[in-house]
Amino acid sequence: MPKPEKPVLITGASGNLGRFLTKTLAAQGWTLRLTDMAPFPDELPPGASFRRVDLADGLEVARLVEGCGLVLHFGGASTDEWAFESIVDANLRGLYHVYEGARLAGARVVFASSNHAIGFHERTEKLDADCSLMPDSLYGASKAFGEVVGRLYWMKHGVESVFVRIGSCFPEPIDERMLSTWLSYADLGRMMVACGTAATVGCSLLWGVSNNARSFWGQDDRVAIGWSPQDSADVFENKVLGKLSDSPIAEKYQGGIYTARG
Ligand code: 15L
Repeated sequence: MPKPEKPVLITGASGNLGRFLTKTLAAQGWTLRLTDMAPFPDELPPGASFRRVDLADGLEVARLVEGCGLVLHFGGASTDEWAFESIVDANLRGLYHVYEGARLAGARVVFASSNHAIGFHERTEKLDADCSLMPDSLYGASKAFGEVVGRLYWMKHGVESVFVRIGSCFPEPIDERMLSTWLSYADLGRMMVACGTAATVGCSLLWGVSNNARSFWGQDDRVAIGWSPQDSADVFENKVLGKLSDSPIAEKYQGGIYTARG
């Protein structure tokens, strides 16, 4: 298995996706630096270290990125339920600090963006990666900000990025919408390996979605990066068909015209 030569920083390491990636990538021999505001809840795997850092602290973030060749940026506010001020600190300030750190270290960034950056596109034809940013929430707007800043750092400073517009990354689909939006953990893990080991990625975009027949999303940069999903939500159809999301404002979107959920 190919692996990055330099250490890899994972922000948001204590979250569900961060914990999964830590386990998976450490098992492949990656040298990991982990960080989160919350303590790391698992035993540290061999080759990994953890530091509790607030992404709003630019100096600390720069120290973390120093010497790394890759940042898997999964840290920050992860839903629209976060207060605006926390979104600003984690997703605007924090994002800027990660890119500044990457610029200084010469590191590549994989940014965990979200389908909510484009959630107010209508469900008509499948959306391609170059569709306009159309956030459905302040959280989605903060992810759009991240993609725009990432592009700036590519054009101005040559910092490579992959923006991953993650659909719904859960152990399995839990409602009908996820038959469209689900990304399996295993596909996410394989995606990070591809993003971390591709010779070049430039400034690319991937839809973070498994091979679902009902996916809302189409063309992206997967061929150039060398990733394609191997799992599919289709096998869960009987389990979740007709099951509505329990999101409090989901009714607005549920059978409706937008790809968003609340
Ligand atoms: C996201 O961006 C969130 O981080 C996640 O909690 C889910 O809500 C997901 O989108 C989704 O749209 O299902």
